[in-house]
Parts: sequence; structure tokens; C-alpha cells
Amino acid sequence: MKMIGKEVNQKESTASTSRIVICIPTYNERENIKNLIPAIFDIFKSSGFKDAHVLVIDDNSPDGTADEVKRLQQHHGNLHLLLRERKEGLGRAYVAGFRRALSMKAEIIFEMDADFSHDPRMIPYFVKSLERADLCVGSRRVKGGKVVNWGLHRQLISAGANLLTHMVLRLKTRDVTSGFRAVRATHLKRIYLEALQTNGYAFQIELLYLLERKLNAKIVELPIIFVDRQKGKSKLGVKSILEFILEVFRLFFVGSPVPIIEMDDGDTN
Ligand SMILES: Nc1nc2c(ncn2[C@@H]2O[C@H](COP(=O)(O)OP(=O)(O)OP(=O)(O)O)[C@@H](O)[C@H]2O)c(=O)[nH]1
Ligand SMILES: [Mg+2]
Repeated sequence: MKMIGKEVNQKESTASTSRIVICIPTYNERENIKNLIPAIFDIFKSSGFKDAHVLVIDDNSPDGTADEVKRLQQHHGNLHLLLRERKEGLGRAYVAGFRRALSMKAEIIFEMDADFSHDPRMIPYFVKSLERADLCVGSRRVKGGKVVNWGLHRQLISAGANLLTHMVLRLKTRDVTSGFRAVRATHLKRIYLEALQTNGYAFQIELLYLLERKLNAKIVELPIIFVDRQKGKSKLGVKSILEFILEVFRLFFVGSPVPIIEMDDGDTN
């Protein structure tokens, strides 16, 4: 695995003509989404992306996040909303979002949080990285990456989660819980997504495990500066941490039950 970062801006991106879909799951993110969506579309414009879309997957947030998205849709033709009936967790939202993105014939699919922890200005660097990788992980654990505004408590949990994963599963990716990722659709297509039953951090680790271990995806880690949310509330609590620990051991002892779909060469695009 190679760590990259600085040189991504140098040559004209061939990936900028790819169909890109940024999946953003939301639950009570009205205040954040209001500013994040225009910021992402500004980046698309300044980067010269011709076919870039944002898909918000909202679990019927009581704060009216979906109404805000509908309002924004009047200004941004490539903004899509997948409105779900009730809160079912991050994993279910992503599975539904990935499925929708694949049906939109996306070539590059992003995972991104709505709370500005993930800097939209990094999007073009992810896209560029995918010219020589299958998965690009926004990483706080490679040179140049870091976290801003996290208390000791959060830092310890994150360090512990990564240490446990590396000791037990021996994954090569440094930042295993990162939720800022871009993956080639050709790889996501090969995962039987509906069989993914995990949520929260456990979902992120299971997906990473499938991509790194089962699909042998070529992975790059791009340093990111992760900023703790300023607005809205965190939804990932103690339950999520316990599920993560159980998932690491489940993957070690029995692996993931999610089937990998074999494809003929002609089917992969
Ligand atoms: N659709 C949907 N989105 C969710 C759900 N749970 C979390 N999210 C979204 O997933 C993203 C990540 O959740 P956060 O609460 O920010 O989790 P986190 O980043 O680990 O925690 P903080 O650092 O405290 O913000 C945010 O955009 C949330 O709104 C859910 O059940 N359904
Ligand atoms: Mg967050």
C-alpha cells in the first residue's frame, strides 16, 4: 500500500470525467447539510467535474433535513435524496445509498459524513487517487493526517479501535474506522451489499475487510485533517463501540458472511 498526498494535483485528471456519486447519510443534520451541499457543488465546479452528484440518504430526520435537501435541489440539479422511513443506522443507510448510486451508473462512490468532519476540499484528491487505486481512505493515521478538537477520551477510543483491529485482523489500512472513503464501483458491485448487516463503526470495518481481504483492492490512504463536529449531535455511542469490538472478533473467527460476486471481465464496467 502506498501513502500519497502532495502530488495529486499535477496532471490533468482523467477521473474528472467519471460519474461520481457522494453518498451522505444524515440524521438530524439540517444545519450542517445547508452549508455542506453548496460547498461540495462549488468544489465540483472548480475541479471541472462534469458528472458529479450528491446523494443524501436521510432516515426521516425529525429536524427536517430532507426538507432542506429538497430546497437545495432547486439550485443543484445533481443533488439527489433517498428518503427512508425511519432511523435504521449508518450501515443500512449506506447499503441503500450504494445500491442507488450503482443504479445511477456511478463509477466512483464516496462515503462522507454530513457534519463537516470531512473537508469537501479533499474530494478532488480522492478522485485523483482512484486513478491508481480501487479504494481511497481518508486517513488520520498517516503522515500529514490528524484530528482537531477531539478530547483525550475520543482519541483513546479511536487509537484502541485501530490497535485492536491491527492486532487481531492484521489489516494493512492504518485508519480502519474512517468514514471518508471513495471506492470504484467495479469493486462495490462485487459485494452482495444486502447481506451486510452491521451498523456504525462495525459496518465500516466489515466493508474495509471485504475490500482489502476478499477483493484484494488496491488501497491508498490520503492524509486528512478530521475536525470534530461543530453543529448537531453525534449518533455513534457506546453501543457502536461494543458492536465494533464484537465485529473484529467475528471477522477473525468466522469471517464475513457477505458473499463476493465473481464477475466476467466484460461485466466489471
Ligand atoms: N441515514 C442515517 N444517517 C446516520 C445514522 N446515524 C448516523 N448517521 C449519519 O452518519 C454520519 C456519521 O455520524 P456521526 O454521528 O457524525 O458519527 P461520528 O462522526 O462517528 O461521531 P462524531 O465525531 O461525534 O460526529 C453523519 O452524517 C450522521 O448524520 C442513521 O441511523 N441513519
Ligand atoms: Mg461525525
